[in-house]
Amino acid sequence: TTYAAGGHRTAFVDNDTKPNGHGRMLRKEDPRFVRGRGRYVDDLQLPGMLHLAILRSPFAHARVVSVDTTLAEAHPKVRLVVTGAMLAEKGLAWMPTLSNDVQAVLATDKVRFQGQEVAFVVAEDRYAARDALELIDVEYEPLDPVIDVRTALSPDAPVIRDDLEGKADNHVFDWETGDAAATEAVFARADVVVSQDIVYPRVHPAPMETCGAVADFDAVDGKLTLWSTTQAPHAHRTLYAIVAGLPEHKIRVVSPDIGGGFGNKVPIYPGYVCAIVGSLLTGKPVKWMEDRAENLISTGFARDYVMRGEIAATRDGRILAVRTHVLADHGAFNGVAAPVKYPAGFFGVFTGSYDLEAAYCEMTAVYTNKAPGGVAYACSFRITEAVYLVERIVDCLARELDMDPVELRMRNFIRPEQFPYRTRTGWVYDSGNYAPTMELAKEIAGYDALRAEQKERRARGEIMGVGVSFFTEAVGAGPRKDMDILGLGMADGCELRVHPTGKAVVRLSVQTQGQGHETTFAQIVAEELGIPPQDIEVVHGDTDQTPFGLGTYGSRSTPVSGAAAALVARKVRDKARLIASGMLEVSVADLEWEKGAFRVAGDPDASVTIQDIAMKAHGAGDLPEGVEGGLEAQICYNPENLTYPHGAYICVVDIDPGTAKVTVRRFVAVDDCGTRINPMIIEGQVHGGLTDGVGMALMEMIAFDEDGNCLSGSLMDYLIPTALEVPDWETGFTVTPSPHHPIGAKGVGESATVGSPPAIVNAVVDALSPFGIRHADMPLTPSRVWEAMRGRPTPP
Ligand code: MCN
Ligand code: CUM
Repeated sequence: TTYAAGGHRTAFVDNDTKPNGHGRMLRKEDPRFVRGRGRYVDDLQLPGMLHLAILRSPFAHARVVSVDTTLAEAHPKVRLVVTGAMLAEKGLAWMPTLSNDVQAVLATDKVRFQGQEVAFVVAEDRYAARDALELIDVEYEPLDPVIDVRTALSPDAPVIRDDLEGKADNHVFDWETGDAAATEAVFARADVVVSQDIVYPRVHPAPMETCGAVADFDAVDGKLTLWSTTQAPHAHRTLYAIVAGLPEHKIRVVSPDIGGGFGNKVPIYPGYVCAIVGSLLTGKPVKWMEDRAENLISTGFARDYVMRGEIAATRDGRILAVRTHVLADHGAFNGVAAPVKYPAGFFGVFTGSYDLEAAYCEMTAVYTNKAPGGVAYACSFRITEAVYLVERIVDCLARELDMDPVELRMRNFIRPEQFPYRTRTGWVYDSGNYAPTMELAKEIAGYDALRAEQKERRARGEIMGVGVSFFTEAVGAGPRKDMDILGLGMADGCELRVHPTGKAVVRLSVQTQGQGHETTFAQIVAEELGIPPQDIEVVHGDTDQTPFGLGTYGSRSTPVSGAAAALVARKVRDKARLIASGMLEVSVADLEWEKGAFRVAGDPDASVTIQDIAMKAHGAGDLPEGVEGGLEAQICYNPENLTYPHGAYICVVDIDPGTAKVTVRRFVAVDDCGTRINPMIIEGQVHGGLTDGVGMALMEMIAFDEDGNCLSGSLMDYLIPTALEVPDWETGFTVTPSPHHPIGAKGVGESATVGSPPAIVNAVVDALSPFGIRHADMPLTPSRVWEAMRGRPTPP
């Protein structure tokens, strides 16, 4: 259901209009996908291609005593067996992670999490490779594992990373932001202080397509081609170049169609490196494709923050300060993909959408015997955790003050005239106008009526809750002066070429995983040049064909590459203007641009279209003096700041008193991502993110037993929501453009995943308030809610 501003339900806006620029438009890529003609990594079949399978550790923590590969090598279809010891001889047993740690490609000394890579087999087919894994005999000497983040730093905890020189504990980093003393002073004089322990459990992005690669090393021209499931082809290529010592022009990384990324496909996984080694050693193309269990157990997890939140306020509901202490579980290797300056991602925005006097965060990150990762699952670089913290703790305060949670939020919003607004932790919010967004959500939801209904239902013994959340995100990393991944600055190239007949091709460094870039980037160029989006081809995901840039994550494609696409189109337009002045024999100052054509001011009949100009640019005859032929341009865009989208969400839940099952009855999401390029795609992004939120709030958790066995290695154990678990989403929007983005657009890809979990949990806690409950940790499964209703602690 869609609502226009003002809260009026709209008929579904005509979906097959053909906007010549921004607007609702069906996705150009979908005819391919709905006919099963997508080209994914696993669809690739190359002549002579071999198949790789990885042997993984059954133990969370164990010494590797010996690895015997004799029987596997004797298998008739096996071409190659490689162990950690063999990689060590070539100096390839360890690789750098995206956060300056190292990670084992194949274990040499120890295994450090269940599912860690120990050896690999390359065989003639996938089945033989898998069979041969069972012929490898590994002798392990089990060690005590570190599973509970709370005891990881105790003096008697086993040291996981004894590979690091002089490492005598499981400490990864300490980090702080804000002003501890100022915050303490505010807390000391506050009327009301509320604190709450809050856990954001470990979850997994679980994209439909697992991770994989096909590596093809051509020994004749010395060139490696790697088709891989990557969200950042250029960054990956540079890192392979550095690690392998190959020049970049001898490496081509291709990211073909990707079946969902959600951050899972940002890191470089050992499997990619194994595929490359496999191809180098066999001289054949080698394919590696994870199965579901491998994906869930061994690749980039998300969240896993154990937080204590504290909030200080006046009795009449003026929020003064927020303070938090966080224990961050980073698993066995620090594989977080965050800008170097931000080891905790953008968690610093935990001050939320409120105008505070002080804020402080203190964080300790530790190693445990679990899979590495940390930044994934539409996280906006840890903003998910930050928003959950502040939106839960604000709700706890509302309860303490006996104040309506919407009212409390409205009273403390950063006011429109305060933008650009510098937060107490140093983030500069570019623009925002929060109250209208919150009001619209209230109006769509019929908030006051819902509260009245809740009262009636309670009187009848029914359990109904209404939950609210309000978020501000920071998306679109760079600028490059502040942000880089392993020294690569966060700025994006873009190239645009208009062919003689007026068709165009735009080349991007970002890579779609389902977000619809082939459509929206064509629309961005169309809006600037007036060439129909159908006539604009978007090329991405191939390092040989696209300019350098840092890739898709942190909802940065629209804020960074989207800006680049608009500016490169304007550059082309500037050149077109020069050519048009020659064609119309007037000075450039006399030309007016009207989407798709230049016309002579005051002479409506004298005009040339962009297509006429393209032909002229390539055609016979003279161009104005100093103007080169062709109609193309390139740019590298370095954003001035992040963009700060915001949103107001309201969730209605019912809880079955007999089974404690939570049903999300309604969910209203009002998002503000500035200028909207394609509202249909934005709604799709929001629907997906809200579904993620239901999963995290009610169903999903990567759990471990005390030996470090991962208990969530299949989709029977790791539950993800389907259409059956979610309501008919009700969405609305407001528009507060970004002042520094050339078209005023802000990112939106992760907004709903960030904003929805607190709304759902707030609704459940609201429903349970008659039971005296102030907080319960996700996922709010029936058993957890059942125990909470009986005043018992959360079961694992
Ligand atoms: N858009 C728009 N107008 C705006 C903002 C965005 O029309 N003002 C459109 C964009 O043009 C783009 C889409 O919405 O087609 C998302 O844009 P953006 O917010 O820039 O996010 P990215 O394209 O950078 O996508 C990344 C983001 C992240 S980080 C995760 S995680 C996530 C998400 O997108 N993974 C996804 N959404 C996903 N959706 C799908 N289908 N699959 C994933 O793996
Ligand atoms: Cu953090 S998940 Mo997205 O940024 O690829």
